[in-house]
Amino acid sequence: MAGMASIRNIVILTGAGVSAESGIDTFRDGGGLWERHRVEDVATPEAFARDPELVLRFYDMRREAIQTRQPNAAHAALARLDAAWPGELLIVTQNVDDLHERAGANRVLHMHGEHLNAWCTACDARSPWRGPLIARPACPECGERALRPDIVWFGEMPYRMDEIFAALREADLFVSIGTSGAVYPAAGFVRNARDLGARTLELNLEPSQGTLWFDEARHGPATELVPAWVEEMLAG
Ligand code: BJW
Repeated sequence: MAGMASIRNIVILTGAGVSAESGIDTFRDGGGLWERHRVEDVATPEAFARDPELVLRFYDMRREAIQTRQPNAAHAALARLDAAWPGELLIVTQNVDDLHERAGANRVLHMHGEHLNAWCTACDARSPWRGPLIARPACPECGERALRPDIVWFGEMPYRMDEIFAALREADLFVSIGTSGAVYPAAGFVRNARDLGARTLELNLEPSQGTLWFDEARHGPATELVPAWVEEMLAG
């Protein structure tokens, strides 16, 4: 995009589309997760209170699946940018997989939680967790059988919003990758970034719901668009 030489601080928002080519289903595309599980059956605190077994089984299945998937060329390119970029850079991911980290990125913030953590609702501790939760194992910190997936459900506050807004305030460029723009507050970041003076770029398979808010939009698979964009950024 024009005027890249003046860009120092970058905020990158990623969504399910960045992991799609690693074999992790998106939420809203054909064949996406919500087709087999209605969102209100699994992704709200009310659903968990009503039918914990259904919710825990659903997350156990996905926790197991992500551990068999590998980062793709889009994750690798973002890790390369993270390592080489001299200015501020923050990858704000809505994804609950760990593929950005496994590709080598360090400056990553999980605003919707992480599959590989369990959250104890008795003592509030978060513990690394790779196995199932369906058998109600004890919390490693307090011993209570009160662990739930460390996932932000509808109606709950996404994590680390203060850090995200601090980064948006400093951003010269906001890039949104592989997200439909259907879920707030993440879907509003493009307007927040614009209002705060950043240039904005969308990289997505198809126009997102918020595509008109971006200064520039490029459409295609993340494994093609992201490495090409990273090369442009690193070439200056
Ligand atoms: C590719 C590709 C390829 C495919 N290459 N691209 C009415 C109006 C406005 C807001 C609300 C409202 N009623 C309620 C709300 C708030 C609500 C909300 O937004 N609801 C909407 C449904 C309307 N939000 C919340 O409740 C949030 N909390 C909240 O708002 O707290 C109050 C607050 C106030 C003020 C400030 C701050 C907070 C919490 C949201 C929690 C979201 N949780 C989920 C579920 C996690 C569980 C789980 O993982 O199982 O997080 S929902 C689900 O959607 C998941 C995702 O992170 C999130 C976003 O989805 P994403 O990543 O965009 O995926 P898709 O599938 O939608 O899109 C994929 C895209 O990739 C598509 O565009 C494809 O084209 C593209 N793609 N292949 C490139 N190869």
